[in-house]
Amino acid sequence: MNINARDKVLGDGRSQSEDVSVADVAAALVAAISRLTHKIAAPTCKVAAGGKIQSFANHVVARRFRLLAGLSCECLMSLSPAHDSSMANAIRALAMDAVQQANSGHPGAPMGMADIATVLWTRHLRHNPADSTWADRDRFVLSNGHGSMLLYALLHLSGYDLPIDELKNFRQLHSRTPGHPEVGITQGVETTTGPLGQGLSNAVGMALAEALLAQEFNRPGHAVIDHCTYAFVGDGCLMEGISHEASSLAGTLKLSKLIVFYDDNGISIDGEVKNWFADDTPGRFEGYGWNVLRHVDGHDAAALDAAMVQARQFAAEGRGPTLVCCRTVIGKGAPNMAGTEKVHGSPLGKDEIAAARVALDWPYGPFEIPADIYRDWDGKPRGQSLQDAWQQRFDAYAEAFPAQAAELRRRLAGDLPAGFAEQAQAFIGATAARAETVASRKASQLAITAFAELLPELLGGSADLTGSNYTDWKGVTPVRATEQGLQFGRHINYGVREFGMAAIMNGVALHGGYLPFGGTFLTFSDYSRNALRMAALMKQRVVHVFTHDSIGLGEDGPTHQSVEHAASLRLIPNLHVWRPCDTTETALAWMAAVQRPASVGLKVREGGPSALLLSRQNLPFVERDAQTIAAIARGAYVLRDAIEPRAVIIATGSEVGLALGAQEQLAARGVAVRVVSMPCAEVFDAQDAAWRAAVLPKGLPRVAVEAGVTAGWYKYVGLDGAVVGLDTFGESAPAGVLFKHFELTVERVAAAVERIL
Ligand SMILES: Cc1ncc(C[n+]2csc(CCOP(=O)(O)OP(=O)(O)O)c2C)c(N)n1
Repeated sequence: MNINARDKVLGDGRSQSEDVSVADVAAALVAAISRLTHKIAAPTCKVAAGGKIQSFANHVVARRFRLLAGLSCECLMSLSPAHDSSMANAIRALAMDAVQQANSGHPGAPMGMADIATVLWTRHLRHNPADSTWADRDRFVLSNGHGSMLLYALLHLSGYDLPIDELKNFRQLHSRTPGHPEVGITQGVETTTGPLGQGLSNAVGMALAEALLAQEFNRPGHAVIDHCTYAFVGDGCLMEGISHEASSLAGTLKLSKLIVFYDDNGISIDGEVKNWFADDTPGRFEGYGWNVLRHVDGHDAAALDAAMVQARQFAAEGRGPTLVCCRTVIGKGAPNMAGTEKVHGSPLGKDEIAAARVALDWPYGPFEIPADIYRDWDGKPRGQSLQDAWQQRFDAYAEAFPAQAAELRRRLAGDLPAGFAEQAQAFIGATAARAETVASRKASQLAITAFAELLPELLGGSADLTGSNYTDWKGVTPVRATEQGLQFGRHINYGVREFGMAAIMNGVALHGGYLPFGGTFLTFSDYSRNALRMAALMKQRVVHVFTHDSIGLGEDGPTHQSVEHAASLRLIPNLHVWRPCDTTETALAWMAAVQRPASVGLKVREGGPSALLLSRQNLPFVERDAQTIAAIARGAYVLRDAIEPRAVIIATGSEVGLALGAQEQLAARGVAVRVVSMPCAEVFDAQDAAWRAAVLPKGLPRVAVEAGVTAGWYKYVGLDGAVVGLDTFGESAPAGVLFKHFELTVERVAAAVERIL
């Protein structure tokens, strides 16, 4: 029993050593709760003390009391072990049945983690199944996303809008129960998981966003942002390198409200992990600065509850993130297959399911859940009461700090501030008027500097290349862990962790309240790639600043010179890849990236990430009239036309200068050509047919030029066109030397045009 809590509950000065009966505690609880709240809801709960079970009081109210008083009362309340296990068995049964029905899926992890999930979701997780978008809800991430039936069972049982028919339709076309959880499809799914390790990293991003938002918006006596992020991880997540990147940063930044449960079942697809994963996982996380709760029996509700109380205590005390190491049996309940890889990823089969029903004492048919189990799982009354209490706090906050409350609402909705579009346009106009010749990475910093003032939600960072990526701005402060807690800042030193950075940024975006961007060299986008893909799939507004975008970076040589990266990023659906040619295009690219819609809750439909590919070297400023400046936002536009052009040269980024040079050279030889700048092919492809035909008229031969692989460009130039590019790796030498060496020259572009005429 938590004596402090009891003392406070009793409030009568009795010392902790005094013997207090359960009835005393109950009476004091109810009295205290009554003083604090007049709304007392109905359901009863059982209170355990000294092995005796008594039924009294009201668990909704007790939890509300805990919430209001800031105390941990779980210790006072414990459902009976038999009851806990039937609630967990409901998860096991649904997982077995759904996987069997789909003839596909992963029953092992849901059955093994059912007890952990039951204790967490019914006693600790602060969520409201009736409102999956409640801003201050705890976040829950199933990083071992193959165990999706665990999450679907939890959502269904606790009362989210996920009817049993959806579970019967597990893994079927257009069901709300896809193979792996997908944000935007199923209410209550906070992130799309399946690529192992990334869910954990998303959770780190969510915890980071929570901590920053709390720093930014909470005021003394008004903790309107105050929630935990919980994640489930398996061996697979922890084997993945990204788990190191994200967990190391989480420990360094002391993200205390991050609580992770490790499903230590010793099994992965190939069998017993001890043969390929023999790390000292607890020691590893202690090394990161985490609190580690070792040897927790993942099937003992009381032990789990105690661990969760302890983890939340660490969170409340700001002692850093916590890893709860739970020993579990994969597929627990399947009498012949549990504990083996056989239950990991295939249906148990009719006979084993029948045997499991007997072993679990679960005499119900497939997808049948008895009413009392449904009733006990129902999280709506408790959730509503938690949300109501928060709403009252928020209303008080809004009264005391109306401007901050309005700003917080805007930020959480992902809306841009009123007037942003006009202010951004004014910046673009001023940029054009300044006519500066700088590197596009520098132009990007100019845009960041301007936009950071307009958008307090911009949260920058870099994977240890801040001074090269130019992702900081004058006056920005870094996020730091201090003795007093997280020091607020808008620049994150992600360290040399490109993949971790990208997945953490996804978590920040998913949490809401910030618009994250981060930088590295374009070549290292390969490291971050799957998280970019996930951002695109999840339609999250995240901006990647990829500098040093070609052989133009020079002496660092082929290891650092991107050749295939622009083309390869363009293959990712829903990722906007911008490769601007000067300050004006860079400012426009930034504006377009920021204006992609934010995805909030189930409104994850239109937005998406952007990648800005930026040069190390200076790029000449290009004059344009206002109409041409506006056309940049169309993705491709006529930059310089000619009277009756005989061909079109399409170029991006640093090669636009070559295209303009070739146009001049050809004009001198009597050959009129049009130059099209195509900073973003995806945006151009989405324009109406009239625009596309006006920019690239049918019948005009085309040449494309880009300092990278040529393959993707045939889509625009056709097989009769020509592409001037680079289909080999680069070399180590000064940039100017390399452009000549690889014949990325005005002469070659002009010659290519003449060849196709
Ligand atoms: C990045 C990545 N690699 C591979 C897989 C395929 N995969 C799915 S589950 C799994 C094994 C995971 O083992 P564990 O986390 O122990 O899960 P359990 O067996 O306990 O369900 C693998 C390799 C994946 N989903 N993601």
